[in-house]
Amino acid sequence: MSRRGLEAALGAAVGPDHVLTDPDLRVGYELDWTGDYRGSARAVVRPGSTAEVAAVLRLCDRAGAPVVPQGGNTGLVGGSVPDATGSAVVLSTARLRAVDPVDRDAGQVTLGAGVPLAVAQHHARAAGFEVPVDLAARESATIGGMAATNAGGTRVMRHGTMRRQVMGIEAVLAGGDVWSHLAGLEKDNTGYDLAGLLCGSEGTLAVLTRVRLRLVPAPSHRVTALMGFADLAGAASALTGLRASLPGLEAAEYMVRPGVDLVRSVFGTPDPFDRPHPAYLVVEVAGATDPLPEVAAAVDGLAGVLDAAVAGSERQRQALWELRERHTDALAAVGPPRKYDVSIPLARLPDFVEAAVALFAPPNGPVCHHFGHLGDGNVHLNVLGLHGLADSDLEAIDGAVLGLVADAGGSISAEHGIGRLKRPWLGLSRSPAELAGFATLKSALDPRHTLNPGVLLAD
Ligand code: FAD
Ligand code: 2HG
Ligand code: ZN
Repeated sequence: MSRRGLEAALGAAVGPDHVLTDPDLRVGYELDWTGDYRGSARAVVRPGSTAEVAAVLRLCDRAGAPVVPQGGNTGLVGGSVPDATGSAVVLSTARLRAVDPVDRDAGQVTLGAGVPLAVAQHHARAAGFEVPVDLAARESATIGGMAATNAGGTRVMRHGTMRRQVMGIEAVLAGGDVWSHLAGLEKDNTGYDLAGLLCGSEGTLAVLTRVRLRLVPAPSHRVTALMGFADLAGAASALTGLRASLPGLEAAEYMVRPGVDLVRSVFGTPDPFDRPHPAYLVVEVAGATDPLPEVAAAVDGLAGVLDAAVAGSERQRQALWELRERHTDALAAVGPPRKYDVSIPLARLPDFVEAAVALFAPPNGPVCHHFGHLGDGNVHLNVLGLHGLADSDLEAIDGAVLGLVADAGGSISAEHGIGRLKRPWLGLSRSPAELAGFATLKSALDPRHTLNPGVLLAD
């Protein structure tokens, strides 16, 4: 089918207003959040229903046009934007925003794939529930994108990643077939777990159109504490103690002084204590009764704590979280940084971080910032000062960092996914037999390799 022919057919399927070919209208869909990945699309299509998604995929598959599914475009590994060839259609889920009533009996809700996390959170809270996954990009990141990347965030140590919350899916395969399995039954052993398969598939196997999510009862109290430590190892061993004494622990995030200084300098955020500390731990406990006394007692008796602040009010809580959550924006403001989102067995994490930071050489060389979800062994390394290096130099640096991860028994992608950024390194975390299994699945579900070519798997 000719270029014009495909665009006309897409217009007939979704309405001409929802097929964007004007470069000015496309541009926001062609650049990723990091600014590192800029592509070109032949068109951006915005279907408004599962049936329209099926029609779009069928047309593109027949025309041999690659399709890049895109939700909130907050992904950090270059998976949500097209390549530079101008051959791909971006399929935006922006109009898949249906929100079903919360099913109070099941504690579940079915949401359109394009519903932003913040909208899902408000909807769940209004019914007395909470979405178990939370992350700083909540205003834009969509439920479909979060499922497709198996997003993690700050509450994984308590509730698990997205895969654990997804109770059912509706999804469209490249050829236009629809999988719809949304009953959300707690017990349902009727064969393969297709929903689980699509979580983390990064738009390479199907387009999610609806997701049924498990919710948890909204806790009536949340208490957040910030502690200062002499080093990361001190924060890590304090966390072991806190896990034992605080069963309601939901989050345990770490930061170090250079990152806190950066956030303060970019956003003017106040220093939390009178004196600086090399490492910080933010913890949060949620419950049906006020956990403030038990948090205060647990923090009081903890070895290695140099300073502590327990936030009683919502305003104080937000101020503590801001220090942690604004790291990504602060780094982008002075960057762009090269990102390594990795997980390491907890016992080896402080040594790994020391070795990774030592690969770079401040004051004049690149600077390696780090922070992350300590409770999950998830470190976010962000290296400033590499932008503009030749691809071969970047590849050597990526190899050195990710080689350390593999040596420490870690994963080269903890939560952001593989996308285009990590694709050459997937073999460090997956065996040849597993990769052959990936290729078999891909060919079975998407025989013409229409969906997100170049992402996750070799093209
Ligand atoms: P997009 O960026 O649009 O797409 C991401 C991938 O999913 C792409 O491969 C795309 O093709 C695919 N995709 C999107 N929608 C669909 C669909 N409906 N069907 C099939 N495939 C689809 N991530 C974390 O895990 N934890 C964090 O704590 C976290 N914090 C962040 C903080 C900031 C400030 C930012 C900018 C990002 C953060 N992220 C985090 C990364 C990002 O928000 C997540 O990866 C999120 O899940 C992406 O959702 P999205 O809707 O923006 O997806
Ligand atoms: C976070 O935990 C996000 O804040 C983003 O996963 C991490 O910017 C990053 O590297
Ligand atoms: Zn993270």
